[in-house]
Amino acid sequence: MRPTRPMRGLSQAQKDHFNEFGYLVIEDVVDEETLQSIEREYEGIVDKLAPALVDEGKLSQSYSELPFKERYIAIMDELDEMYDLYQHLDISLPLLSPLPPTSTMNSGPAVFSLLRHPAILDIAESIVGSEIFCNPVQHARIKPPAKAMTGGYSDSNLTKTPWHQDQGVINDEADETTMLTVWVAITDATVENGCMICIPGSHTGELTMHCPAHTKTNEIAIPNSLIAEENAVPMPVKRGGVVLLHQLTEHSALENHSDSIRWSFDLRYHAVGAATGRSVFPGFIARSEADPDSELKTAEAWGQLWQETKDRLVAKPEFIFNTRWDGVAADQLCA
Ligand SMILES: O=C(O)CCC(=O)C(=O)O
Ligand SMILES: [Fe+2]
Repeated sequence: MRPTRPMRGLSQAQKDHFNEFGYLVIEDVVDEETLQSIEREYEGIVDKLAPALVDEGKLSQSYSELPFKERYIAIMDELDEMYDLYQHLDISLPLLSPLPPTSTMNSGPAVFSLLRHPAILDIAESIVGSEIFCNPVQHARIKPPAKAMTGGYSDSNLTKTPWHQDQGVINDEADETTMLTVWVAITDATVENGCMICIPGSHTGELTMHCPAHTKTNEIAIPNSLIAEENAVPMPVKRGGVVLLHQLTEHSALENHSDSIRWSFDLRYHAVGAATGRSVFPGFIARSEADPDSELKTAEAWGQLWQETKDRLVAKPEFIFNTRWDGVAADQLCA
């Protein structure tokens, strides 16, 4: 009997599920070593940042005796401005224009290894083909318990995520792009701590109307009245597992009602050459069978791309990141 090759990418049954329902939950994708190197990278960032925040008078102590999760919650709880910590942990520059010169992000080697993780790229290859571009619409979301979120934050990087389709929050230049969202669980994601939920099959419809960011939802979002919430299914997944989403699947994330953090990364992939939908930010070729030399291979090179982007955006006249939904501003549904 021929030895069986370990499975690469999605099985036919998994592809069928994804095509039929617009989502797929897969356990055990990212190995423990990668997960732990990400945790160490984040511990290192907070180790450096906390004393600096103390020096600036923004924090009474650096909480260095606490393990990472407890330390993160304690710092978030005390900071007047949660972005003073969070912006150092995200893996994208903020969507602000003009971009403040102090803007920062994490472009470290552990996260870069996640973006190029072979098991993730094998999955992406099953959907977008062998020439894979890593889209710059990506976030780290480390969500504290909702009860610790004083101060009226309504930002999906830190608290619950409103209903949307990923295609609805990027620019329409990418409407022809086949884009796969890969959502990676660093902690277990549960109904209690705010896992994602979706409307199965919603990807077979059109782009649903979204309200612009400056209306009630505070982020580009589908009004609740347009969502068939009775059909929603939760997508819990364990640490190291991933959730795949089609770009038209309606989804949101629950509030974190647990006592600890809910930590995920959301990454996006499409074919090399396709429009990203956020062209002011830099993506890169993550895998190319046709031209392996074109792949971006180091975190330094990735950080450099973001640094150049930052320099350019700091100097750029003010602009709006996404104008797709501005026409519906006056609509009753968004009031
Ligand atoms: O993690 C979340 O709360 C939302 C993530 C999301 O919307 C996405 O990955 O597309
Ligand atoms: Fe999303």
